[in-house]
Order: sequence, then structure tokens, then C-alpha cells
Amino acid sequence: MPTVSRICTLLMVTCALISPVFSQTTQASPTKNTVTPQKNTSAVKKNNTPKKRVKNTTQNLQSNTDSQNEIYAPSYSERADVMAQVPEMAQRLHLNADWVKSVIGQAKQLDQVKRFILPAPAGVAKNWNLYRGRFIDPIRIEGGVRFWEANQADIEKAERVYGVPAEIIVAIVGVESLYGKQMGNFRTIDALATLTFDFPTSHPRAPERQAFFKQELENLLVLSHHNQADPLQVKGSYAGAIGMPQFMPSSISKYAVDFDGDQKIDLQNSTSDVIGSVGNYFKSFGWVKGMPTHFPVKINPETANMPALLAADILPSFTPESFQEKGALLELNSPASSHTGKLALIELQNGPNPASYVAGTDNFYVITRYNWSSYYAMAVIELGQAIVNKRNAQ
Ligand SMILES: [Ca+2]
Repeated sequence: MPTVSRICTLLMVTCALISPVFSQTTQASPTKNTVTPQKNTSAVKKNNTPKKRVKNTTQNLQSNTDSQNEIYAPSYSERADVMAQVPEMAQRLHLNADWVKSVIGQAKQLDQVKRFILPAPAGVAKNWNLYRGRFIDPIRIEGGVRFWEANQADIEKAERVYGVPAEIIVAIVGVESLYGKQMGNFRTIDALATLTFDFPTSHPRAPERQAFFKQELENLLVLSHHNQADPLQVKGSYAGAIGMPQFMPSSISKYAVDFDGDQKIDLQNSTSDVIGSVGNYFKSFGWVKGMPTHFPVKINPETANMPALLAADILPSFTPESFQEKGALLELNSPASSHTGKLALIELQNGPNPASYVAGTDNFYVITRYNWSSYYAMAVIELGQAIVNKRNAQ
């Protein structure tokens, strides 16, 4: 597992030649012990609500117009309050103040970014079946089969090195960017500067989120400086995620790897680096080789001890015995009955219809470290299985 300094050393060699190719990992999330069980607190698409996904899709559709909008967007060089913050920021990050001033000054405030970052309106019912349908579709399944075939050696290597199943790695790339076809068209510096200096105050967690994006902006600056790369050239999602796996700047520093050995990390163009980086991300968050992500569970919400079962949310907290004592029943004589780890009752709401439930393991929880949503994790798992089934059927 490469250290940050080694990554930077690798990047420093070549990034000046290739301009910013780093992609952003998902947000570095706290360790398991410090994570509150609320889903969706992170940067990129970290939501359980299908509604938000609609917004993200809208973002993708609208991103073609971003370049036109950028032309008319105000530059931060015109904002005295922002530019006044540069000396302190540069000093704290040990960066050249003139360079930081130049970069921040050329960043633009984008109204679209401020709109997209707002959560879905209250009262929108979560609906797993709708959410699922957006990702488990023929195009994404067939794309996964092709991506797997085209990158088989790297995928098998990642399985060996990190212990993460091929289908999980492939499905992550499929869900995040449709295998590189939808990586976002916002300039990352514009997105992160907007979310740092003009985060919408109407957001329910505005101070927390603004502080997060400020850290990511600073990570982008530091990473670019170390890599001798131009931060103005990096493009990605409205929330600052970059490349096929949609890594945030802090995550590239921590988890991205040079998997093809060309001495640079390129998460926008090197599928090998992408595959290795996704594997390393999961390994770093505690992926257990060979452990299933979840088991089927039978539960009657009318009679089971639902408050107890749902209190810990997605954090695996129950032994199989205590799980079943509370009314969440596992299949007899199945892998679930011999599972030695803890379980969580994962509730997936279906709008007005009865919710779906599965018993999530520690590996299910690890997937939610990529995107803090049980709906996201389940979509990744099911897409991966659908890709496996399609491959086996050929
Ligand atoms: Ca590489």
C-alpha cells in the first residue's frame, strides 16, 4: 500500500507532462469506530434517496452546458473577501501565495454547483426499486461485461492483491462513471471553490459540508503542487469527484495507486490504475476476503424488535444469534448460519410498499465507505451479480 509521500513522488516524476490526471477518490471517511450510522454524509452522491440520483443524472445531462456557463460565471479574482483568505491558506499549506492566488483567482463561482449540492426536498419517499432500476440496467450490465473482458488481467491481479471480488470493482466503476463514459464536466477547481466560498446557507448541514469542501479544495491545491500539475485542467463532478472511480482529492492522496507501473497515477485514462485504486480503497477500509456482503433475511416488521434491529443502522452490531432472537431470521443450513462476524439489518424502503431487508455484513459496511448509502451499496452488489450472471450466460 503506497504511502502518500510515495504517491506524490510517483506523480512528481510525470504529472507535469500529463497534466492533472488524478481522479478523486471518494471521500476519506472516518474509521468505523467513529462513524455515526447515519448514511449519506459525504461528498459525492452520498445519499440514500433516489431523488438525489435523479439530480445527479440531471447533472450529467446538463454538464454539456457547463462550459458555456463557465464563460459568464464570475471569477473569484473579483471577490475581495475570498482573495483576502489566500495568504493564510497558502501559509498553512506551505504553498506559494502567488500561485494559490492565481489558481483561486481563476476559479469561477458556478450557480449550478450550488443547486446540485442541495439535498432532495423533504418528504420524498425513498424507493429502492426505483433506485435499483437506475443502475441495474442492460447498458450498465453489458458495459460491465465488456469492461471486465477488456481488463481481465488487471481485475484478477486486484482480486489477488486486495482480496476484493472482481464484480465489486467492476460494478463500482459502472455505477460511478458508466465505465468512464460519465466522469463529469465541471472544472474541479470551480466546483470546490464554489462549495468552499459560496456554499448555500439553506443546506441543513451547511457549516459541516462547507468545511469538508474547503479541505478538499486544499487537498487539490497540495496535490497539484506536489505533482507539478495544473489544477485548472482537472474536470469531474459538481462535487469535486474525478475520474472513472470518482475519487475526491483527499482520497487520491490516501488510496490511489499506480497499478500499471508507469510511474504515474491516472484515474481518468488508466483502467489499470482505476481497478487497483478501487481495490486498495476497499482493502484500506477493512474488506475481508471471502466474506459475503449480505445474506437473505426473513422478517415480520409487525412482530420483530424493529427499534433494536434498526438502532445501529448499517453498522454490523449483532451476532447471528442475537439477530435472530430479535426476529430477523436467517436461512438454515446456509452460509449465513456459519457466519462468524456481526450483522446489520439493512432496510431498503420502497415508497408506499413494504420495505426490503437484507442482513449486511462487515463487507457491506465497507462498500458504504465509498458512498455512505445502503441503497448505493446494494446497487453496486446487485449490478456486480448481474454482470457475473451475464458473463456466465455467454
Ligand atoms: Ca499508472
